Amino acid sequence: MKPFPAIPRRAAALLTALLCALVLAPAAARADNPIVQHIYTADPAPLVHNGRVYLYTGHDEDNSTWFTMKEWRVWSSDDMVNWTDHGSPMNLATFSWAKQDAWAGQAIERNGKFYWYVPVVNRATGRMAIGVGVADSPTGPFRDAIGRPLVENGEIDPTVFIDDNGQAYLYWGNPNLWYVRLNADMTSFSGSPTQVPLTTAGFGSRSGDANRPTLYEEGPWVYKRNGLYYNVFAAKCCSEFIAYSTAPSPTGPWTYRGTVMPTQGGSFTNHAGIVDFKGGSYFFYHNGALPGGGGFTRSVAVEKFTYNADGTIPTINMTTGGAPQVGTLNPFARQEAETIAWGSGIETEPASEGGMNIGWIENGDYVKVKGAAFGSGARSFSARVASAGSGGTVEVRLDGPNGTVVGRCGVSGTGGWQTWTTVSCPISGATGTHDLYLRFTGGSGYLFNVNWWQFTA
Ligand code: FUB
Repeated sequence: MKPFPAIPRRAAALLTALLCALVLAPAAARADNPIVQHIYTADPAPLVHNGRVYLYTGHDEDNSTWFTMKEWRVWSSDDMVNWTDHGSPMNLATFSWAKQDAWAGQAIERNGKFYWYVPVVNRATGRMAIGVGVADSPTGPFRDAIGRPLVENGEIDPTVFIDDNGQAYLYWGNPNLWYVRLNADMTSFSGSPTQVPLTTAGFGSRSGDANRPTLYEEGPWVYKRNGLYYNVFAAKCCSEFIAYSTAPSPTGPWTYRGTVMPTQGGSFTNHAGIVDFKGGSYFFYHNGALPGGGGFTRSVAVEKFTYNADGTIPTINMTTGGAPQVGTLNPFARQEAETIAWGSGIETEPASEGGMNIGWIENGDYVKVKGAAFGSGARSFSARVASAGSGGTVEVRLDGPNGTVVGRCGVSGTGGWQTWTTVSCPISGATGTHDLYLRFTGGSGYLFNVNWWQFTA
């Protein structure tokens, strides 16, 4: 079964042309935003765990004309530019009571378990409720932790936070803002949901909507830094911008602090997630940047930023360049083919050998992996491939899809799209650190799938 999402495929052709133009103009900025190019993603929620950043997102269906969302997706990176696709470890079917709307959530780790709070429509009531998935790994698989909604009041967009004293809080809401104290099990709570007073001092002033006098709209993201509590949220509607408030305690009182990200980017919603990672601070958001993109076909992106000395957040603008790479990628370690800085024309799917593979590869498609450190040189390249067709060639290129060819690996048919074999070829001229492009060539139709690749020194 090979779904063929029309817009991303057309988008890929446009992006190929765009990237070629960028590559031919060396002074042009790199394009690493949005983070994912092969599907539409929304509502980013980053989580740092064991030296990697895990990114939990929604998935806007192709050609959506509403927030048509059936599953959540997980991505991870150890350098903020090369992102591994972990597929969809949680979807509407995870929650037997859920009807629709796999909307914005957040995951958190506690005592070795990962809890993912998400809003979905409760089939029994027709109202938005918050469910909680649990897993033993940040990439799942997640199961319904309690078999019913954790909390239900028709409102959305949970964010979760554990204070230094171990007390966990769940906040959520649109049009109101609520919180509840979670118990240490993270799947039950004490007391009743409490409504945060939406005062203009706390959340700014909105004009023109008597029902919503403050800027608070939805998508809260609550965290603590240097003893100060931050609530970063989607403000005003529509289009939204990202604003924030701070407080001396997790329950307020909140003071409005202004804009983080102005209205930009071709999506009438935006949704923020902030983490610190390897000494830097990162702001995740979404926009409509991919071809075919818009309010219901969004894409997640990231910017690096620095807090002002007084703890305030600077204004952050959307860029196509994205965050700088943290370190380099080791091409001599086995790398998943679905670890990608920029993909053109490819799709991903679960691989029979575990993890994901890239597929739906046609002549001229490619993946870019940023900042591969070859050091004093690579001698050979191996790739795990499968093809129910007649195969093709993996062109190993440096610094652009039409850059220097340092090797070519032939791929023959293997008799199935999940019938895997390893092909190898000599490499010459790959020294130092380069952006690595695996460009796929061959005849018509789908050529082959790739599960992983690795160079030898
Ligand atoms: O993705 C569906 C909804 O759009 C989210 O729950 C909101 O935060 C907005 O981004």
